[in-house]
Amino acid sequence: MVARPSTAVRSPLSVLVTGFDPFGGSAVNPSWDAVHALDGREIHGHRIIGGEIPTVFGASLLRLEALLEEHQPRLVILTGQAGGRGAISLERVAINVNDARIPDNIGAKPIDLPIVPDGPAAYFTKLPIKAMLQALLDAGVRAEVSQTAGTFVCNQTFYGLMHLLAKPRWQDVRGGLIHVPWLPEQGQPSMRLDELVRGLELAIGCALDTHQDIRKEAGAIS
Ligand code: PCA
Repeated sequence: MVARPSTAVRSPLSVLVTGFDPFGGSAVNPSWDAVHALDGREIHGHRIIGGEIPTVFGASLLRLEALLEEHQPRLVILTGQAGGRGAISLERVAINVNDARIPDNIGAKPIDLPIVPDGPAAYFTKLPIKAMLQALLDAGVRAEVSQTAGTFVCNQTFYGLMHLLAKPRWQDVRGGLIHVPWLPEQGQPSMRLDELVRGLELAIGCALDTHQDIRKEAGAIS
């Protein structure tokens, strides 16, 4: 029998990018709309895997962990909606507390509870947020570094991601959270979907290219 050449194709390196489902009475969540548009694209040789995460305490982390196991990404970028912000917000820090002002999508409203009992008070992002800020501003996209991701489901998922990435099993994987403004139909301030998609694409490309962050003032939003 003649040995046939292997037809196995190495799966491309992947980036997991997630968005959340709508919450708080809104019909849309721009984070998921933007991620849905990016799903399947290739950025700098990496396939974008778009995943939707429920805006539900606890369930959000289970879904994230399942996506990590399934896709074994090199880089994980969580995105979420932050109504009232006027720029793409590159989040610096996740804190170990759930403190909900509104119920999540199954009615849970935890107050002053740790995400991981006895876990560290906070984790810093593993994304090069200053380089990403520079890349966005250079392209004319409104952007800022944010010093708080809040205490709702996005922060919980961000903290849970960083807690996982601190384990030896995931030590080579980088990740973090980006908050995005409303879409124009949701209220002001807002950003158009095409601009959000372009901004996220630039941010992902920069994160893939940059392994040593730069120093730059955090303030400017352009
Ligand atoms: N934003 C919320 C949760 C889901 C989302 O898109 C937050 O900032 O916590």
